[in-house]
Amino acid sequence: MSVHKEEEAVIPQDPGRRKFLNTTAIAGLAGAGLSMGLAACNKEQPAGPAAPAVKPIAAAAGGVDYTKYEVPPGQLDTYYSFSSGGESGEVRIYGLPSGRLFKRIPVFNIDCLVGWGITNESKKIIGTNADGSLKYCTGDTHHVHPSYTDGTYNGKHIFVNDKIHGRIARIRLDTMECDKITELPNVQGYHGTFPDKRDPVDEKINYTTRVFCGSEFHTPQPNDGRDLNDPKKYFCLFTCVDAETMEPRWQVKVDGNMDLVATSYDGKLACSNQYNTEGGVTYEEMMAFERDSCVFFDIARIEAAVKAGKTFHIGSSKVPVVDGTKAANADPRTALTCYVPVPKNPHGVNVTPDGKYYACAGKLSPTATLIEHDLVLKWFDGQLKDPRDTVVAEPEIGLGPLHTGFDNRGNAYTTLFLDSQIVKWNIDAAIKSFKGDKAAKPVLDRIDVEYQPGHGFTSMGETKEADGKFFLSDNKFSKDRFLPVGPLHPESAQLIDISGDKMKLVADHSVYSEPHDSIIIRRDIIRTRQVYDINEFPNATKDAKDCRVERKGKKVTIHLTSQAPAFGLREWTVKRGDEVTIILTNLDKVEDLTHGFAIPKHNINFIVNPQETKSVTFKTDKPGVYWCYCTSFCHALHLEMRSRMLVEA
Ligand code: RUQ
Ligand code: CUA
Ligand code: CA
Repeated sequence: MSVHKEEEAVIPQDPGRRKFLNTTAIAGLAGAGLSMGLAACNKEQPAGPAAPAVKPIAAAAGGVDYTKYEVPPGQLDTYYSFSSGGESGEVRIYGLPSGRLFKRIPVFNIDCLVGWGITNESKKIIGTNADGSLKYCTGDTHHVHPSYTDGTYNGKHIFVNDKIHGRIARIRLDTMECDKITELPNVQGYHGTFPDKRDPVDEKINYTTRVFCGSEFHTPQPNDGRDLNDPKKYFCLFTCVDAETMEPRWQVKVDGNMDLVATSYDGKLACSNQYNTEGGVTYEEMMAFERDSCVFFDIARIEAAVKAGKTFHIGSSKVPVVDGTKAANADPRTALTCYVPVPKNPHGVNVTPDGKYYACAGKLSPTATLIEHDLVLKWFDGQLKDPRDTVVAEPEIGLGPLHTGFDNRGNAYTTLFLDSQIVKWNIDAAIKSFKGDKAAKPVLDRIDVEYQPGHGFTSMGETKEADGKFFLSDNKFSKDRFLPVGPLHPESAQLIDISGDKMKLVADHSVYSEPHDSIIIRRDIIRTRQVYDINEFPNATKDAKDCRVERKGKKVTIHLTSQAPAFGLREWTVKRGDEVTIILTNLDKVEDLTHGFAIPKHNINFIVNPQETKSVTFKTDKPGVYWCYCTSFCHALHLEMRSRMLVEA
């Protein structure tokens, strides 16, 4: 359990702290930007000796009964939280409210626990060069979003981006393993990603068929050495990927750099907040305009244009591209895109669970911009002249707003990076106040978080089943919250009870660097398998008696089984210079009975779960005896579970 009992739970405005953070943050806004906000947190909590700060138990101070949120031994959590792993390239699964880490799902990274990037099957998914080596072994995951049926999660898949190499991955939720990775053509800095919440074209289909991917970095197109230093010719592409085949369906050429992506509940629109509508290539140039935009995509129109062949191609890519630039879409009645102006350099766009509004966080502006879905449709219908007329509120909520989650009572919760706070604001009040109602006060509550929150999300908040129970703040800095572990700090995630009028901080847990987006899913939605089906693996060895060594020239295949506490072959002999493939089937059927397989000096290490088959291929260039051993403690005779590989000179 990681509930911290030492922090004030409900922190009324601490004027000193707020003032301090604000001063530096404002300096940051005017000058160098967000990094100044960090100075605030550093100064306030000076780097000190290794001893953690111990603060008084908070029960008295905040009146929070922390035990209410504890998950006692033997009890299960009520939610899963799927969290991206940032530059680790992986995805993690936590339980909430406990904050227990259950699993790390390797995706774009190499993981020697499961053998991801080591087994032939995983290499095929990640992608290899002609010589069988991995094409890429790095990744940067930011946004994890599950597949939908009619506005809520269907428990089938989750999708996640790789910002470094412009790839999208799909993870099966029954086994919690990545099953597909696709590289998007002509894309750099693929960041925002969101599945459609229902199929917008076929009325009978009400599940995710498309995943939308924004790209941040504009480049020459194609990026093959031409127009290197002619930024006017650079542009970004918005990509639609088929959720089933995972192949890109179409792309849209856009002005500006796309950041986050959101989709409407009726399947008609996707959108992306944009910074750098200036098209600059330096930091200063990217902040020149007073306004950037949130660009909306009319899915049906784009697909009609693709069908009608109003497309072009870039380089050798076969993916059709339509022109979504402002200049080409001036007439709303035929436009594929609508650029809604929002204050400069926004971040994060999220849709309210009733499907009515998009909230675009200001980042450099202390505001959130609320755009009404129906009004965007009206603009596309030619009923509104100015895209800005789709904006129905722009409340001032605090400094450095980044991401917004929603409850089921019409309230929004936005992370304030510079203020190190979560602000709760009411949507109706914001709309009233925008219309001039002086009595309407959008901001309802604030709570401090430690420190510098990035993403924040509510339980089921990205679905129409938002339940208004919890908000999780994924903070970028954790100074003094955990036992010090050297210069690389853990990040902190803080759980906030949002069920009442006042937000209450109820638990902290550490998160390995660096979580970006996460989502909180009710546990009943996830149905996992505990054992594989051996018949799914065409290369399985279904009986230990069938273990054998097959040689074809210099290629040797070892068909092997594992069954506690022995491998199906006690030894096998190969020659120096052979290319050896070991296909290992775990015959054990008992839940949780995993075996591992490692070969010294050959860089081989992977596991096979019950009834699973995996394979590895390697060269034997070192004559000698190698003990292949089980790495996963499986049996009282686990240590004895080994076989000899004899490599002849
Ligand atoms: S981003 S901290 Cu990569 Cu989702 Cu906003
Ligand atoms: Cu099999 Cu340890
Ligand atoms: Ca800008």
